[in-house]
Amino acid sequence: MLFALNVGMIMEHKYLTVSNDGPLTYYHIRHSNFEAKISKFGGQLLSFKASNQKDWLWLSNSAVKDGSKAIRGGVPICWPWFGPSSEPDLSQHGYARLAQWEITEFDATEDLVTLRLEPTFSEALNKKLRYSLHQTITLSDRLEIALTTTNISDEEASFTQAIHSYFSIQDIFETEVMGLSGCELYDQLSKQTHIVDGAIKVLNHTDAIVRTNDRTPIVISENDRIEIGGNGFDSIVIWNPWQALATEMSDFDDNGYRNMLCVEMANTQPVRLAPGKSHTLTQSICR
Ligand code: TA6
Repeated sequence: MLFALNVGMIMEHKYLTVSNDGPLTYYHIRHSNFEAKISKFGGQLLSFKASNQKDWLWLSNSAVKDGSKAIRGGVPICWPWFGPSSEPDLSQHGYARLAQWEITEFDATEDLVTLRLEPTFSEALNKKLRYSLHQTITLSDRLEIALTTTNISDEEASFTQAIHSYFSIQDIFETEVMGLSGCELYDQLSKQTHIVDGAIKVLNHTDAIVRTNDRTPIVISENDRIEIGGNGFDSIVIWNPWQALATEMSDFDDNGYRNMLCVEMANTQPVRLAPGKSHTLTQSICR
């Protein structure tokens, strides 16, 4: 059976409830086959569990949950830029992870739930932004996140972005990222480039951009296997702050680096869009 709800009506549903915790509001999806939690702040998927499995996503125990900064964990959306801003005073990774998002469409069947979410920006920002954005999250025995950007201006516009997924893994020392051998890897820390040879092991602070638009990674961690797919990307970012940086970051558990790995579908080079055109970046995950 298909349930479809439209914007303005979406508060409660057989599979959807809304809760408040301090200043933050969460959407909870409880389906017979899976569960998920999405924060309206950031439009950020924070938790996804398929049929009695442990959480697929890592969320810091010390994440700030008062809306003053992006929530550390889950799947923050970096948009309309990835990394530091070229303009002073603008925060890293853009506006989307700091905006309030609303569900504007909700479809459910006995096998899957699809949500469309849209961010709300200030009037001043809306005047300045040349694009609109929406996110479609599809939950089933797998997970898919799609980010669609449309150029709503009358000039060419460009942006960068990432679906900054924090994956929960058993032990970083027993984890490797397969599938990217032969791709060019730019190390953001050493500013060096090399060609990936075999599996990528993450055994210290890692901030790497693997340049590929068609290869996809598989994260293998002890008995775990996370298959990551995608479309519309120009690179895959791999990040782990390791212990010293984790300790410095007040919202990152000191030992959290052992149980997480960010593997992000990204456009680290500008995507150029003609007026009226749209681009969709997708990350899909199955375990
Ligand atoms: O995706 C990797 C990265 O851009 C790193 O450079 C690192 O800073 C990380 O994201 C986290 O950024 P944040 O602004 O959330 O602390």
